[in-house]
Amino acid sequence: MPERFIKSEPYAWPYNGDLRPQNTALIIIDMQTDFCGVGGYVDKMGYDLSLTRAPIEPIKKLLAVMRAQGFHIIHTREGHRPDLADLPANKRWRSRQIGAGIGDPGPCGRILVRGEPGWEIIPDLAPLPGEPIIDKPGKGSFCATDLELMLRLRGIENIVLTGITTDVCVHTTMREANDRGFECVLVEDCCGATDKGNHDHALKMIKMQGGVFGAVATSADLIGALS
Ligand code: C5J
Repeated sequence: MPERFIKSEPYAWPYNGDLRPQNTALIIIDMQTDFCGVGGYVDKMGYDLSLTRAPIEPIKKLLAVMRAQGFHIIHTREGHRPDLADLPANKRWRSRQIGAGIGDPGPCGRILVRGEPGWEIIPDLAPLPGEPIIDKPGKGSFCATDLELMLRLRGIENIVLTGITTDVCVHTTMREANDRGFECVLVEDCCGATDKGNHDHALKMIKMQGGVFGAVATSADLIGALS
């Protein structure tokens, strides 16, 4: 296979030029109503929904290209069991301080509870049959999930990260993946945070130390390289 690189910062990604549908997964993190829909968790906390909705269209385009080329597609959802057995007491307590108690009723059902309307992935980015969905109780996608096993069984080495929020679940997942030896790129316009400054700083953190967690690209550069 000829080497293939994407224009990205602070280095052309992936580091070894081995970018193929067989060894690369697009992971779409937590594009759920609770994080970007009216009446969901982020809305209840009073944040500006336009920030977490901004990546919807860019992800849609990237997803179409990567699906058509046969890349692995994996979705995640943050949420807890209906009996809240996997919800740490301090996580619940903190969410209640800001008026959006996890497990409490809201306009989209019980907040961040599996099976509730707010917990569902938004229809625009609905998974196709056969695309794995990782249900996670925490911010990172590797904690208390079978994601790593699924990646290893599929021979995946490279991870393209998208979704919300940049500074919380996307960043935590990128750090976890990087520590496990996966080669990661975060697609900046396919991510969003509840605070623009946090989004920008999260990108900056990745680019430090020669790419301490991987690289940052735009969807235009990624799609351009794949086309
Ligand atoms: C948060 C997430 N922000 N998906 N979750 O609580 O980033």
